Amino acid sequence: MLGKGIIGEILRHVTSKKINLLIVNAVLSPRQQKNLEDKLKIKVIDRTGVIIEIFSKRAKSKEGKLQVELAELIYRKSRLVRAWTHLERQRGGTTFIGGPGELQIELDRRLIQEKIIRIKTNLKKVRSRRNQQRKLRRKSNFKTFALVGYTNAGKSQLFNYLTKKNQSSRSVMFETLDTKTGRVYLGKNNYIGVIDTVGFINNIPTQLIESFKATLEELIYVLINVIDISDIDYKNKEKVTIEILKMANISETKIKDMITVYNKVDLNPYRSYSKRNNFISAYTGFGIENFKNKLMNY
Ligand SMILES: Nc1nc2c(ncn2[C@@H]2O[C@H](COP(=O)(O)OP(=O)(O)OP(=O)(O)O)[C@@H](O)[C@H]2O)c(=O)[nH]1
Ligand SMILES: [Mg+2]
Repeated sequence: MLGKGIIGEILRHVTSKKINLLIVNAVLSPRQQKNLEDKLKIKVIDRTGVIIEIFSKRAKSKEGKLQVELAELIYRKSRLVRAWTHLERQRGGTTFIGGPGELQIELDRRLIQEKIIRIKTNLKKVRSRRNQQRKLRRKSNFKTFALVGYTNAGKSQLFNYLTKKNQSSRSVMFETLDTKTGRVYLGKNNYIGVIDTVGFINNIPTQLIESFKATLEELIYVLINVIDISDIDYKNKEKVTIEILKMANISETKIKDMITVYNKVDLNPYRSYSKRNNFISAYTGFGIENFKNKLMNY
């Protein structure tokens, strides 16, 4: 992936500035990661590693923690060999097959595999409980919408504005990991339900999609794609969201029927936006009454 010249250049920086960690903004295979570590003699982390790290910092609920732990274990399982060869080299060991090294790897791999199975069983329980809740919700007879979109688009802020709830909304990546449900009063005795969900990101690690199944199953409702229109890269992010929904097995028709809202219009004060075209601000409330009316008639 990286040419000799580039690696030489990185190595020069690493040596002259005494750098001890390289973060690569790409997904590295375990082999690529190992080769880089061998060449540079420092720790290397890839994009997947960083994202999982952020997720584990944000996870608060038991379910969130389980999901992140699962992603982490799946990630680590594929990289066990590397961890061991490092150890081997430090001890000046040789590479004979069946030595203590092999045994250690086998052991670690088995422990990890057992843990993965345990977590998956726990998550299955979560999923069936969620299923029950969804059934109850369906009985309650009001339409529910799920907010989806790129991380930091303003889903939680919009959720709070609509439901008057207090879901944490901060300008950091992946603030929300757990879904939350709320009720919105639309006037004239009409209610709808909304769900706040985990945000997406470009090149999302497949382990995360796999691990967040319980969360992504909430996407059976009508989807509302929240887009940060003040972001110059918003078109790309809109595409990424659609890609990830496809990866999460959301049907084409559902994606086609998705409602799109353009949020944060207050950050572009010199442009005029039409409320009719789902331009909103979850911060000032601009366009939200119009939007609610649309949902009522959906
Ligand atoms: N100016 C302005 N800021 C907003 C608006 N909506 C959200 N924000 C801010 O944008 C940041 C991200 O908002 P969140 O609601 O946490 O975004 P999110 O989509 O839930 O992000 P994740 O949970 O990471 O997926 C926060 O600092 C919000 O206060 C808006 O309409 N205008
Ligand atoms: Mg959020």
